[in-house]
Amino acid sequence: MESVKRARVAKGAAMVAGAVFSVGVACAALVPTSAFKKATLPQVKAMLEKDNGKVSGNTVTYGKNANVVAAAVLPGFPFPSFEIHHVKNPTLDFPAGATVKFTFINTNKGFGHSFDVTKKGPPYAVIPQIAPIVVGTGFSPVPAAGKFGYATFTWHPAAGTYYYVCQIPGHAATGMFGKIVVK
Ligand SMILES: [Cu+2]
Repeated sequence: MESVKRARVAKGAAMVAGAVFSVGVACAALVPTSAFKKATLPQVKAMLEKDNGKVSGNTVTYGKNANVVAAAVLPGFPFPSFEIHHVKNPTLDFPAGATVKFTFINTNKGFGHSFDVTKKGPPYAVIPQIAPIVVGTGFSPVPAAGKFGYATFTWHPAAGTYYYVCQIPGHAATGMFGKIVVK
């Protein structure tokens, strides 16, 4: 069942990847694919442990110097989804004006993903029109040869409600997003 679902998402992604790629290129704020660095699985696991949020239920709360480490999609986690601080698609809480350092790692063999921040909430279309406002990775390279791509970027959020979203076609529409609350 799961493999059927994956195959369907992959087919949709292949059909419209060209269209979405040009959307990504149009957004100058996104970290380009070429800026991704490579890490091994042990290095990825060490990076994940550096997330400095505090978990309460489905929310991860950060202080003024937030170090957010997000992975997509670690083995054992439902596809497609993000994992942050061992929680699937958690709500992230930041104080307004915090320095938020994001590290986004793609640990999902065979698939690219993105991590973009937007004001637009769900529901999302197959090709999400989210107009990323501040930060984001653009599309990650697909993991290969035991190495995983990661990218970092910093955000100084104003108060408000935001969402982090994967822009790969079909991913946000099937649940690859989470909420961000800044106050
Ligand atoms: Cu994705």
